[in-house]
Amino acid sequence: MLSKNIENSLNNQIRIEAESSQIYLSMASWAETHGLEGISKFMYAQSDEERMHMLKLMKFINERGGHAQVSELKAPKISYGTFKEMFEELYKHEIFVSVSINELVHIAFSEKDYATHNFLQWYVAEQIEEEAQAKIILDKINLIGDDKGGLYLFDRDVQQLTLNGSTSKGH
Ligand code: OFO
Repeated sequence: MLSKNIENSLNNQIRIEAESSQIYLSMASWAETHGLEGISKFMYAQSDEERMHMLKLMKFINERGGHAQVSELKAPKISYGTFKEMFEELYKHEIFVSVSINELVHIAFSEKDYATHNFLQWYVAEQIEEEAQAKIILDKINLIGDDKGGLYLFDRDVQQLTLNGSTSKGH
């Protein structure tokens, strides 16, 4: 059985994962309307993945006698300036999510809820992966600079990340 405090904290994480999914969906649409097909596919896949993170939390809460709640979400931005700014935002957002997951791990540990603590380890590993991926993408963007040909290749590269399954691991 989950304590009320842990149930509320997990429900808060459900909202964060749902908002992440909406943010990446909005980024996907922005990229799609700017001819960045590969980046757009990557963002659509990323959005699906965040929804899966949300669902995994919902199942866990309900299986442990709590009530997973679907709440109102903050609307994401509609436009993102340049694709570089967009990926900088993605990176910052992932760091924000990691901080939130760490906080949850801390709460579970201090309440000696080792089942929740164990469950959260999957998210800890996932955040390491997502932060690393965002960092690699940003490093590539910095290499390209203003080179249009570079952007074309980069767009294809990012699509490749999606096709290779790094954003659709199907956990
Ligand atoms: Fe849910 O992993 Fe990104 O935010």
